[in-house]
Amino acid sequence: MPDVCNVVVLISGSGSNLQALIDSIQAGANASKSSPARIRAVISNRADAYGLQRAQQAGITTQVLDHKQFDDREAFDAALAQAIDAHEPHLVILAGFMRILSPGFVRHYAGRLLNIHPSLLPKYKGLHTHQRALDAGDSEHGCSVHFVTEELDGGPLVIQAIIPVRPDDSPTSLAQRVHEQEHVIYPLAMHWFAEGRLRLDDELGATLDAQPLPDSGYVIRP
Ligand code: NHR
Ligand code: GAR
Repeated sequence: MPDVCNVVVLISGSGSNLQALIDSIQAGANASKSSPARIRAVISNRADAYGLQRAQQAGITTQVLDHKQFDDREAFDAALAQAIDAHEPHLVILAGFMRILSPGFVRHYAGRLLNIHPSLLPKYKGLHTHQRALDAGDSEHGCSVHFVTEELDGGPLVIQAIIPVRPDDSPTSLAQRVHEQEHVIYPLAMHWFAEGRLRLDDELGATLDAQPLPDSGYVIRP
């Protein structure tokens, strides 16, 4: 990894994970150990995404690409890739980005595309994860950062945070505690990648400091 890691973040909504990434870079800049990560642009498929305001507040370039303005998924993804590549990213981060990406797009960013998902993957791919964990009576729930591959929510895991489910939890209360952990593990994964410590190896899968990570990724239990 060169001494600077250009990052492009894709969002669709509130952007609290984006904020956590911004804050963690800022915190590093004020401390002795600064991160090579630089967020060069934030791109949203929705013009009303609050995360766009967060980016502007932080002085980061923003762009809106409305998927509804394109004939099909392929056309949207082609325009999206062009917009992203203008920033010469080493890393592309999906932070609450809600459009499924086509195989060609995912291949183009192989090994430099990360997603955060609000469940302990491989459990509960897709949507409504907190409700599904409660319905199943799970005693534990959490969130996962993974490399994106063509298999939806199925790419190699990087890190998971596991939290206990409380007897009186609602989907909202559970989501809130999972969110707090997302804001811990996503910055960590970004910094690992930016420092050149985290890689996706063709044979070994996700590696940290050249050692294969377990299938679950690195696990924290706060
Ligand atoms: N694309 C690929 N190829 N692989 C993944 O693992 C991806 C991806 C794109 C987004 C995030 C994902 C999640 O973490 C993500 C992972 C959106 C949907 C979805 O059904 C599913 C999973 C994820 C994101 N989207 C609808 C669609 O038709 C639209 C829903 C909406 O607009 O609200 O794209 O959960
Ligand atoms: C997060 O909980 C993230 O895990 C989830 O959307 C939320 C975005 O919050 N992602 C998905 O469900 C992907 N399909 P944010 O906009 O405040 O970061």
